[in-house]
Amino acid sequence: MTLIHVINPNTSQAMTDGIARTAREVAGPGITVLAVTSAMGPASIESHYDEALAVPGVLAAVREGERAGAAGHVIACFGDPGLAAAREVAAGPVVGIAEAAAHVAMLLGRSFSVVTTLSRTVGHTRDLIRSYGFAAACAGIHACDVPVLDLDSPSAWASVGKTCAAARDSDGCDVIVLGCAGMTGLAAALSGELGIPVVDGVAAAVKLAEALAVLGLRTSKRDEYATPPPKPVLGPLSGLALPEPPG
Ligand code: 2AL
Repeated sequence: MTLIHVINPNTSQAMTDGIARTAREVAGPGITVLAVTSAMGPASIESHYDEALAVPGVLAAVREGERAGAAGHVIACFGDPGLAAAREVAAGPVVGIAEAAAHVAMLLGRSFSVVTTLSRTVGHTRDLIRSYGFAAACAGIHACDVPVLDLDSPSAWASVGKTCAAARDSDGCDVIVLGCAGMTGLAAALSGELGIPVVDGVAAAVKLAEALAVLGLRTSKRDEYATPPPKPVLGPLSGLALPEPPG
Protein backbone atom coordinates (compact mmCIF):
# COMPACT_ATOMS: atom_id res chain seq x y z
CA MET A 1 0.00 0.00 0.00
CA THR A 2 1.38 3.40 -0.98
CA LEU A 3 -0.14 6.17 1.12
CA ILE A 4 -0.36 9.69 -0.26
CA HIS A 5 -1.22 12.13 2.50
CA VAL A 6 -3.16 15.14 1.22
CA ILE A 7 -3.36 18.08 3.63
CA ASN A 8 -5.92 20.86 3.35
CA PRO A 9 -4.09 23.70 5.16
CA ASN A 10 -7.31 25.55 5.90
CA THR A 11 -9.85 24.26 8.41
CA SER A 12 -12.85 23.92 6.07
CA GLN A 13 -13.99 20.28 5.98
CA ALA A 14 -16.13 21.01 2.89
CA MET A 15 -12.99 22.05 1.00
CA THR A 16 -11.18 18.91 2.17
CA ASP A 17 -14.06 16.83 0.80
CA GLY A 18 -13.61 18.40 -2.66
CA ILE A 19 -9.83 17.99 -2.50
CA ALA A 20 -10.24 14.32 -1.47
CA ARG A 21 -12.67 13.69 -4.36
CA THR A 22 -10.14 14.96 -6.92
CA ALA A 23 -7.25 13.15 -5.24
CA ARG A 24 -9.08 9.81 -5.30
CA GLU A 25 -10.21 10.35 -8.92
CA VAL A 26 -6.64 10.78 -10.17
CA ALA A 27 -4.75 8.41 -7.84
CA GLY A 28 -3.50 5.31 -9.61
CA PRO A 29 -4.01 1.68 -8.62
CA GLY A 30 -2.29 0.73 -5.38
CA ILE A 31 -2.41 4.31 -4.08
CA THR A 32 -4.36 5.08 -0.92
CA VAL A 33 -5.29 8.72 -0.40
CA LEU A 34 -5.52 9.99 3.17
CA ALA A 35 -7.05 13.48 2.98
CA VAL A 36 -6.98 15.50 6.18
CA THR A 37 -8.14 18.93 7.33
CA SER A 38 -5.68 20.98 9.33
CA ALA A 39 -6.55 20.80 13.02
CA MET A 40 -5.69 24.44 13.68
CA GLY A 41 -5.72 27.71 11.82
CA PRO A 42 -8.02 29.87 9.73
CA ALA A 43 -11.11 28.67 7.86
CA SER A 44 -9.57 29.87 4.59
CA ILE A 45 -6.21 31.24 3.49
CA GLU A 46 -6.34 34.45 1.47
CA SER A 47 -3.92 36.82 3.23
CA HIS A 48 -0.36 36.74 4.58
CA TYR A 49 -1.82 36.64 8.10
CA ASP A 50 -4.00 33.62 7.26
CA GLU A 51 -1.02 31.88 5.75
CA ALA A 52 1.21 32.50 8.79
CA LEU A 53 -1.51 31.10 11.06
CA ALA A 54 -1.98 28.05 8.82
CA VAL A 55 1.65 26.89 8.82
CA PRO A 56 1.76 25.26 12.31
CA GLY A 57 -1.30 23.15 11.41
CA VAL A 58 0.36 22.04 8.17
CA LEU A 59 3.52 21.00 10.03
CA ALA A 60 1.51 19.13 12.69
CA ALA A 61 -0.37 17.33 9.92
CA VAL A 62 2.84 16.41 8.08
CA ARG A 63 4.26 14.89 11.26
CA GLU A 64 1.05 12.90 11.81
CA GLY A 65 1.17 11.71 8.22
CA GLU A 66 4.74 10.55 8.77
CA ARG A 67 3.59 8.51 11.78
CA ALA A 68 0.81 7.03 9.58
CA GLY A 69 3.46 5.86 7.09
CA ALA A 70 2.85 8.37 4.27
CA ALA A 71 5.00 7.76 1.20
CA GLY A 72 4.40 11.37 0.11
CA HIS A 73 2.54 14.50 1.14
CA VAL A 74 0.56 17.10 -0.78
CA ILE A 75 -0.01 20.61 0.58
CA ALA A 76 -3.34 21.51 -1.00
CA CYS A 77 -3.39 25.30 -0.82
CA PHE A 78 -2.08 27.48 -3.63
CA GLY A 79 0.18 29.51 -1.31
CA ASP A 80 2.09 26.26 -0.63
CA PRO A 81 2.14 27.21 3.08
CA GLY A 82 4.94 25.60 5.05
CA LEU A 83 6.31 23.71 2.03
CA ALA A 84 10.03 24.10 2.78
CA ALA A 85 9.56 23.37 6.51
CA ALA A 86 7.45 20.32 5.64
CA ARG A 87 10.30 19.03 3.46
CA GLU A 88 12.61 19.28 6.47
CA VAL A 89 10.43 17.01 8.62
CA ALA A 90 9.08 14.51 6.06
CA ALA A 91 10.97 11.48 4.85
CA GLY A 92 9.07 11.21 1.57
CA PRO A 93 8.48 13.92 -1.03
CA VAL A 94 6.29 16.93 -0.24
CA VAL A 95 4.52 18.60 -3.17
CA GLY A 96 2.68 21.93 -3.03
CA ILE A 97 -0.17 22.50 -5.46
CA ALA A 98 1.24 25.79 -6.78
CA GLU A 99 4.67 24.37 -7.55
CA ALA A 100 3.12 21.21 -9.03
CA ALA A 101 0.69 23.15 -11.21
CA ALA A 102 3.44 25.42 -12.56
CA HIS A 103 5.64 22.43 -13.44
CA VAL A 104 2.75 20.64 -15.16
CA ALA A 105 1.75 23.81 -17.06
CA MET A 106 5.29 24.09 -18.40
CA LEU A 107 5.01 20.57 -19.83
CA LEU A 108 1.95 21.65 -21.81
CA GLY A 109 2.83 25.04 -23.29
CA ARG A 110 5.25 27.96 -23.40
CA SER A 111 3.32 30.20 -21.05
CA PHE A 112 0.62 30.05 -18.40
CA SER A 113 -1.65 32.41 -16.53
CA VAL A 114 -2.92 31.88 -13.01
CA VAL A 115 -6.50 32.57 -11.93
CA THR A 116 -6.62 33.19 -8.20
CA THR A 117 -9.29 34.21 -5.70
CA LEU A 118 -8.91 37.74 -4.31
CA SER A 119 -6.68 40.44 -5.79
CA ARG A 120 -4.76 40.62 -2.50
CA THR A 121 -3.33 37.14 -3.26
CA VAL A 122 -1.84 38.20 -6.61
CA GLY A 123 1.45 39.56 -5.20
CA HIS A 124 2.15 36.47 -3.12
CA THR A 125 1.33 34.25 -6.07
CA ARG A 126 3.76 36.25 -8.22
CA ASP A 127 6.49 35.88 -5.56
CA LEU A 128 5.88 32.12 -5.41
CA ILE A 129 6.01 31.63 -9.17
CA ARG A 130 9.22 33.68 -9.29
CA SER A 131 10.76 31.67 -6.46
CA TYR A 132 10.02 28.45 -8.36
CA GLY A 133 11.83 29.78 -11.43
CA PHE A 134 8.78 30.26 -13.67
CA ALA A 135 8.53 34.07 -13.78
CA ALA A 136 9.41 34.30 -17.48
CA ALA A 137 6.69 31.81 -18.44
CA CYS A 138 3.96 33.33 -16.29
CA ALA A 139 1.94 35.56 -18.62
CA GLY A 140 -0.35 36.95 -15.91
CA ILE A 141 -2.07 36.44 -12.59
CA HIS A 142 -5.76 37.34 -12.42
CA ALA A 143 -8.22 37.52 -9.52
CA CYS A 144 -11.81 36.31 -9.97
CA ASP A 145 -12.74 38.24 -6.80
CA VAL A 146 -14.49 35.26 -5.21
CA PRO A 147 -13.43 34.50 -1.61
CA VAL A 148 -12.12 30.94 -1.06
CA LEU A 149 -15.13 29.73 0.93
CA ASP A 150 -17.58 31.07 -1.69
CA LEU A 151 -16.12 28.96 -4.49
CA ASP A 152 -18.83 26.31 -4.14
CA SER A 153 -21.68 27.81 -6.19
CA PRO A 154 -22.56 27.95 -9.91
CA SER A 155 -22.21 31.76 -9.89
CA ALA A 156 -18.70 31.46 -8.42
CA TRP A 157 -17.77 28.87 -11.06
CA ALA A 158 -19.07 31.26 -13.72
CA SER A 159 -16.82 34.02 -12.33
CA VAL A 160 -13.82 31.66 -12.41
CA GLY A 161 -14.67 30.74 -16.01
CA LYS A 162 -15.05 34.37 -17.09
CA THR A 163 -11.72 35.27 -15.48
CA CYS A 164 -10.00 32.32 -17.19
CA ALA A 165 -11.37 33.43 -20.59
CA ALA A 166 -10.25 37.01 -19.97
CA ALA A 167 -6.79 35.80 -18.92
CA ARG A 168 -6.49 33.69 -22.06
CA ASP A 169 -7.54 36.60 -24.29
CA SER A 170 -5.48 39.34 -22.61
CA ASP A 171 -2.33 37.30 -21.93
CA GLY A 172 -2.32 35.01 -24.97
CA CYS A 173 -1.25 32.20 -22.63
CA ASP A 174 -1.04 28.57 -23.68
CA VAL A 175 -2.26 27.17 -20.36
CA ILE A 176 -4.43 28.29 -17.44
CA VAL A 177 -3.54 27.31 -13.86
CA LEU A 178 -6.35 27.32 -11.29
CA GLY A 179 -4.93 29.19 -8.29
CA CYS A 180 -6.94 27.77 -5.42
CA ALA A 181 -7.70 24.29 -4.09
CA GLY A 182 -11.31 25.44 -3.84
CA MET A 183 -11.39 25.47 -7.66
CA THR A 184 -10.65 21.74 -7.85
CA GLY A 185 -13.00 19.78 -10.07
CA LEU A 186 -13.50 22.63 -12.56
CA ALA A 187 -10.53 22.03 -14.86
CA ALA A 188 -11.96 19.53 -17.36
CA ALA A 189 -15.10 21.55 -18.12
CA LEU A 190 -13.13 24.82 -18.31
CA SER A 191 -10.56 23.30 -20.62
CA GLY A 192 -13.38 22.24 -22.96
CA GLU A 193 -14.87 25.75 -22.90
CA LEU A 194 -11.58 27.61 -23.30
CA GLY A 195 -9.88 25.39 -25.84
CA ILE A 196 -6.58 25.38 -23.90
CA PRO A 197 -5.35 23.12 -21.07
CA VAL A 198 -6.47 24.06 -17.56
CA VAL A 199 -4.36 22.66 -14.73
CA ASP A 200 -5.93 21.69 -11.41
CA GLY A 201 -3.14 21.99 -8.83
CA VAL A 202 -4.63 19.33 -6.56
CA ALA A 203 -4.71 16.75 -9.35
CA ALA A 204 -1.22 17.74 -10.54
CA ALA A 205 0.28 17.56 -7.04
CA VAL A 206 -1.30 14.20 -6.19
CA LYS A 207 -0.05 12.68 -9.45
CA LEU A 208 3.46 14.13 -8.97
CA ALA A 209 3.63 12.97 -5.34
CA GLU A 210 2.47 9.54 -6.45
CA ALA A 211 5.05 9.45 -9.26
CA LEU A 212 7.90 10.48 -6.92
CA ALA A 213 6.82 7.93 -4.30
CA VAL A 214 6.51 5.12 -6.85
CA LEU A 215 9.90 6.04 -8.32
CA GLY A 216 11.41 5.83 -4.82
CA LEU A 217 12.49 9.48 -5.00
CA ARG A 218 12.63 11.45 -1.77
CA THR A 219 13.55 14.95 -0.67
CA SER A 220 17.33 15.37 -0.46
CA LYS A 221 18.45 15.37 3.17
CA ARG A 222 22.00 16.46 2.32
CA ASP A 223 21.83 19.93 3.85
CA GLU A 224 19.02 22.49 3.70
CA TYR A 225 16.15 19.99 3.90
CA ALA A 226 17.82 17.79 6.57
CA THR A 227 15.78 17.30 9.75
CA PRO A 228 16.38 20.44 11.84
CA PRO A 229 18.16 20.02 15.19
CA PRO A 230 15.76 19.73 18.13
CA LYS A 231 15.42 22.74 20.40
CA PRO A 232 12.98 23.97 23.02
CA VAL A 233 9.75 25.45 21.66
CA LEU A 234 7.81 27.54 24.15
CA GLY A 235 4.15 28.48 24.28
CA PRO A 236 1.19 27.10 22.33
CA LEU A 237 3.47 25.58 19.68
CA SER A 238 5.47 23.49 22.19
CA GLY A 239 3.84 20.31 20.84
CA LEU A 240 5.64 20.91 17.55
CA ALA A 241 9.12 20.70 19.12
CA LEU A 242 11.15 18.06 17.28
CA PRO A 243 12.34 15.02 19.25
CA GLU A 244 16.00 14.07 19.74
CA PRO A 245 17.01 11.73 16.91
CA PRO A 246 17.11 8.06 17.93
CA GLY A 247 20.45 6.59 19.05
C1 2AL B 1 -6.24 29.18 -1.31
C2 2AL B 1 -6.26 27.75 -1.33
O1 2AL B 1 -5.86 27.05 -2.25
N1 2AL B 1 -6.80 27.36 -0.15
C3 2AL B 1 -7.09 28.45 0.58
O2 2AL B 1 -7.60 28.45 1.72
N2 2AL B 1 -6.73 29.57 -0.15
N3 2AL B 1 -5.77 29.92 -2.37
C4 2AL B 1 -6.12 31.22 -2.70
N4 2AL B 1 -5.63 31.71 -3.84
O3 2AL B 1 -6.86 31.90 -1.99
